[in-house]
Amino acid sequence: MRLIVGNKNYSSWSMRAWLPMRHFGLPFEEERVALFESGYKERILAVSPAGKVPVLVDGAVTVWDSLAIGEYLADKYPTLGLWPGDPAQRAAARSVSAEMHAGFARLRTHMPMNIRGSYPGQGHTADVAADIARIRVSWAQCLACSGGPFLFGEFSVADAMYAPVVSRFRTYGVGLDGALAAYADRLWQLPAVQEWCAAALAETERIDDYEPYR
Ligand SMILES: N[C@@H](CCC(=O)N[C@@H](CS)C(=O)NCC(=O)O)C(=O)O
Repeated sequence: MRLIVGNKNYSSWSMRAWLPMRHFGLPFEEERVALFESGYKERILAVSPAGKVPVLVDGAVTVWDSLAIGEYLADKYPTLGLWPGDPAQRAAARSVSAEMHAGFARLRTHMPMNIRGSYPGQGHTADVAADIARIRVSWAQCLACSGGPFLFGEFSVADAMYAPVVSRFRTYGVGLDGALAAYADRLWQLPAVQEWCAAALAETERIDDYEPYR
């Protein structure tokens, strides 16, 4: 398998696809495309008509969306537990993942992922606070229901969907308490997350559109 990703510092959707692949030890080659640099769009369009990253290429199969990649991998490796085994938990995991995938636009706009950045206090609009409040409730319910340590017990695609949110909370100084703080720390310390972050810290490109507070 070949996974095409964007800049690790900024590309939250790439991170969401990459994390399960690395966490579950799947065999893949990675190709990084520095977004918005000369020729970047052509490089992506050469593999995906959607022109966005991440893109997974597996032989004749191309999957060009982070959540669809998670689903594809779950189909391809059904015994690994990319989704929870219990049908009710799996339905809930898919729901919170789809909620992230389709929503929280205000959070994503005002607190773009920027692993290297540190802008505590920036981006805390009333709309963003509403998104954060919803995420707090969602995480609390998932953790209470599953008993942790991750949203649905063991690490799943759902946690991958929220790892960039943990990054945003760190960059923009969003405070968490108790079980939510412990969950966010646990997710952040996961070896796959740390590996992604180390690569992000080593990058040097700057994308001005993702740096509204610089
Ligand atoms: N819904 C897509 C979103 C993909 C997306 O927006 N990717 C961004 C990077 S995080 C991108 O490719 N941006 C470059 C561009 O739009 O030209 C997914 O979940 O994979």
